[in-house]
Amino acid sequence: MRLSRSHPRYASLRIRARLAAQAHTGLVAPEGLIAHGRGETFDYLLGERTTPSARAAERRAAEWIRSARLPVLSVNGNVAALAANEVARVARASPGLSVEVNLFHRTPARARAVANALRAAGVRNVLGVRPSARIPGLPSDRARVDRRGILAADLCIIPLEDGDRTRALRVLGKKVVSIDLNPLSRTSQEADLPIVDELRRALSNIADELERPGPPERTGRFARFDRRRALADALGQIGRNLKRAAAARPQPSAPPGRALRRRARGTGGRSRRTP
Ligand code: PTJ
Repeated sequence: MRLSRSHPRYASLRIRARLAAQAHTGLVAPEGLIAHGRGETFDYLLGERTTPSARAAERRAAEWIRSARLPVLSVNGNVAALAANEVARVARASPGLSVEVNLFHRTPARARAVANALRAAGVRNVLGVRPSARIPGLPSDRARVDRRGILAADLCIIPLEDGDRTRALRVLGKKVVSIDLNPLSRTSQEADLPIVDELRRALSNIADELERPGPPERTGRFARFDRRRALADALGQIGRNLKRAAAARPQPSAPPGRALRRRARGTGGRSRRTP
């Protein structure tokens, strides 16, 4: 399908087309397309940009990566398809960090495809293709991990994750950083440091922080983070954006001609960004 660059939603449509193509190759699970649609909805509501609160969370996440003795970044099909380059940047900027394939809909072929996408983007050492351990108490394939990676980690960074594994990792005493646009998801609600931002923006911002000179601390101690506040900030932002959008709509009683004229003057009506 040809996409017109002049379409107001060109960037989003391009990403959607890329994911759809990668669902055909098997890199992205069919369920991954649904997950992406959920994410897009929340990004829309959040204003499709990194909020100041999310930026602060990303700064703190970079500090936690520096402080961790063994930080591990978990990668599923959607993450590999959308952000392999950003994962590689984070890995380059933090040499002690491991990258591990972890799939909900696991097949050996998908695990290899994710690892290949990461290697093609420049990630040197990819764990998790042949899992060697299980996270206890978790029935799904997400429990299958590498004993040198997620099982041994003191910090797990888990983009686009599910709530059960987030909880299981915390029960094992690990610190968990999530990246999830839905502040109400069980993952965001369970994580020690929920980043409510789009995956690629979040990983780029974390890489920016890690690329700044700073001591590799590796103390195993993590600076305080107010997770409730971060989630409340995201919900507050969505609330303000919805209120503003509702206020910009024409009054229902306005005759259609007047509403259209107002829209043409740009003083009311539907946002131009609506597809
Ligand atoms: O590749 P697999 O087999 O491991 O499967 C991966 C998916 C994504 C299918 C699996 O993890 C899944 O089903 O995820 P969920 O339960 O749909 O949750 C995905 C969460 O990520 C949702 O809360 C979405 O809002 C959020 N999300 C989706 N796309 C993005 C996102 N958050 C940040 N950036 C995105 N681009």
